Amino acid sequence: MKVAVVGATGMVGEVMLKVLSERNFPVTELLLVASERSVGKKLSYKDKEYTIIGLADAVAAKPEIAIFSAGGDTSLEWAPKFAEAGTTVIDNSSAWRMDPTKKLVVPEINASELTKEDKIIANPNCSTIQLVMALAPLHEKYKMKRVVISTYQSVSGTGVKAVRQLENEMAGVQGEMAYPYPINRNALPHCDVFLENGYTKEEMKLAREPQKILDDRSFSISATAVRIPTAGGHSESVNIEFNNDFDLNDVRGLLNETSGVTVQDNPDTNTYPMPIYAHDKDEVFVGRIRRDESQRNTLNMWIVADNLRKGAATNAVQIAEYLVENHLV
Ligand code: A2P
Ligand code: 11C
Repeated sequence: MKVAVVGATGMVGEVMLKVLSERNFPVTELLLVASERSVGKKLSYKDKEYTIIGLADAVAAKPEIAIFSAGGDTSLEWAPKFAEAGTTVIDNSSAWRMDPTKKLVVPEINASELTKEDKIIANPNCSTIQLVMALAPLHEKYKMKRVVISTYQSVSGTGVKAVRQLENEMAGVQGEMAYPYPINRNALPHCDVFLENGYTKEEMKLAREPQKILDDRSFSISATAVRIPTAGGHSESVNIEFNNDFDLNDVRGLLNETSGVTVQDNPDTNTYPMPIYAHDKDEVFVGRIRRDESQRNTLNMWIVADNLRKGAATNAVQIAEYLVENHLV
């Protein structure tokens, strides 16, 4: 496969290259693409050096697959140009996710929707991916009615500038601010921009994207997204009301059997998911599984995943693997 990585110099781009290499994705030719600022610079992949090229040159090279993580504006402008040239684009930005003509894919759940005609495929938001990975098997069996979620999101979700802000604050150094307030020793109930309805864009992604991925609008989701001073790994406290009752051991069993999900749940040994354990892993970790004693048919749980891996790069590479394995590119 001739593969382009658009946004190769970025935080997700770096992990994208690591994941492509680790999973031995069948790359025959690699195009590393970034903004004009980076053209001509060098990056290495599997011990070989590559020169960064610009978007126009990458389109002209007609790669079979282009994995984008260069922001929504770049995707809006350039993904259609790649698609017109015959390239299948897997886009990690929010640009195309809710476009009814584009598929929003978590491979373990809905890759079977993909066809050769899908030239721009959307990768969901990081906090959505880990949520829906744990909800999907439970929804299938017990049917969700309503989900209430609060997130605890790491600064790596915002990008390099935010990681630097946290590092500077921890070191007591003055520097550029990615957030309107200090993040060290703080919690900001503010991820992405505020919308007219008083929610943030991140909260509305959590409310809408799972319905599209599960192809079901019969349940609703209410979200509060919070930024905390962790370097990597998003955590989520999730309360799910089902239409049907459940058995807690069956819930644990179902989650354990789900490919890509690992249950870490034993109060006797203080076993529960945490960002430091999820770091650099591809699985979604679920724990603190317990009945909500205030309401019937309702479950509480805690979900953690590496937002740059399963939340971004790994999910995108898994989509690419599915396309190759099923001869869709
Ligand atoms: P560059 O490094 O040249 O700015 P992050 O989300 O970590 O900030 O990374 C964003 C990625 O998207 C980087 O690789 C960045 O390249 C790339 N990028 C940003 N704007 C553009 C653009 N207009 N065209 C191409 N790549 C872009
Ligand atoms: C965050 N979820 O942690 C965001 C990062 O829509 O792809 C990814 C934003 C997106 O802030």
